[in-house]
Amino acid sequence: MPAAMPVKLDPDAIASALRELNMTAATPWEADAGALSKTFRFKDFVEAFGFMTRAALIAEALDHHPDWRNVYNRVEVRLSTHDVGGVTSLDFTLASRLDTLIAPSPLPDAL
Ligand code: H2B
Repeated sequence: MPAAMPVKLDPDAIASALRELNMTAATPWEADAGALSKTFRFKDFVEAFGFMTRAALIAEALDHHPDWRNVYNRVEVRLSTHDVGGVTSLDFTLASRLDTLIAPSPLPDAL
């Protein structure tokens, strides 16, 4: 059975979810009525493409796919829910999962 269609968020709901999302983000997401966006920057193309590869697996698992553009070490990401023409909780879920991909890993216990 397909998942229920998520609800399009209004500007107030977007603003409050954005504040929560950005509490843990190294660089902030931005939002307008239509999408969440962020530019991720990496050391080089291989690092950027590695991020995109890992992000693609997450997006596929969520059945929620980013609009994005890669130029060398930069990945410009725009998240929106095409099915409702705006931002939904799905976009916030994917945004937060993408942030976890670039979060520094904790030191191993042994150190
Ligand atoms: N990704 C995004 N970002 N928004 C959508 O509305 C969307 C999607 N819809 N991935 C999904 C696929 C839908 O088109 C398919 C049929 O599940």
